[in-house]
Amino acid sequence: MREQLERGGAVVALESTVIVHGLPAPHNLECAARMDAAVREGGAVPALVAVLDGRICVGLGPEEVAALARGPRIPKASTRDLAVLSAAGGSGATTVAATAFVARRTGIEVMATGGIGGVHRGTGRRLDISADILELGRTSVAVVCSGAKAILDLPATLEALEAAGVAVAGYGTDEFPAFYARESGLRLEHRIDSPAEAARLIRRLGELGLSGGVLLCNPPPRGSALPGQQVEAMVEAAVKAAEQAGIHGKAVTPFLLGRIAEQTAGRAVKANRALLEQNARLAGLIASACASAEEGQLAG
Ligand code: PSU
Ligand code: MN
Repeated sequence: MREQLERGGAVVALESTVIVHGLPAPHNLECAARMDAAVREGGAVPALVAVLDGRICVGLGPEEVAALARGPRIPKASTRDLAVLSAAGGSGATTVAATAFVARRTGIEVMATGGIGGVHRGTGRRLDISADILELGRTSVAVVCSGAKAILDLPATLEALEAAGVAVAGYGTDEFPAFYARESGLRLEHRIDSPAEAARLIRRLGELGLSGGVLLCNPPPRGSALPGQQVEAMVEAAVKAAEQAGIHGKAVTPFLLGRIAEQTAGRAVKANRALLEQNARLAGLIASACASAEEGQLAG
C-alpha cells in the first residue's frame, strides 16, 4: 500500500466500523473480502483503516481483518477518539469521519463506504449529528457512498452537508439515494457520469484549496435495492423502538441497522453488501482515474 502511494498509484481507504458494527457475521468478513477484491478490480489498492492497540493502521493484513470481524467487537472510533485511543493503546473501528481524516493525512484522496452518518431523526429533541459531516467539511477527500444511511433525516442531512461545505454529486443519478433504496425524492444539483469526470472534480477541489470533501452518491444496484416506501416504514418503526428502549448516542446506528436486518429477513443485509461492493469498485475506478490524470500531467 505504502509503495503504491509513493509511486503515485491509486489507493482507496475503507472504513472498519461497517465491518465491526454495520454487518452481522459471517457477512462482515465475506463483505470485507469482496470489497478488497472490488477495489483491486477497479485498478487500485485497498487500505482498510482501524486503530489496533494504539497504532493507527492504514491497510490491514488478512488475519487482522478476520480478527476485527470475529470480535470481540472493538468500539466505534470517530475523529475525536483517535488521539485518545492512540495515547491509551486502545483499539477502535474507524467511522467515515475518522477514516477520512486518516486517509487525507496519509495522502489518500478516495474512500468508499455504504452510507455516511448524518442528522438523526428527532434531532429537535436530542441533538445527534454525525461527526462524519463535520469531518467532511474540513477534509478534502472523496467519499463514494450510497448517500447517507436511510435511518437518518435525509433532508436535514443534505442541509447539514451544505452548511459544512461538502460538495454532493449523484453518480449516474439526479437523486440523493436512500442507501437501501435507489430513490429518496430528494433532488441533487450536481451529477457525475464517469470516473474521469469524478477525477476532474477531485483535482479541482485540491487546486482551489477548498477544505471540504466531496460525496459521490452511487445508488444501490437494481438487483438488490429495496423499495423506498418499504424502507421508510421500517425505519419509522425502528426509530420508535430505539426511543422506547432508550438507545442514543453512537449505539443508535448499529441498533437501527440490526433491527432492519431482522425485519427484512436478510434482504437489507444483502442490499447493504451489494452496495458496499459496488461502491468499493467505483472508488477503485475513480482512484485509478485520479492517478492516471496525475501521470498524464507529469508527462505533459
Ligand atoms: N454505513 C453502513 N454501516 C455502518 C456505517 C456506515 O453501511 O455501520 C457507520 C459508518 O462508519 C459511519 C457511522 O461513519 O456508521 C456513523 O455513525 P454515527 O451516526 O454514530 O456518527
Ligand atoms: Mn450519532
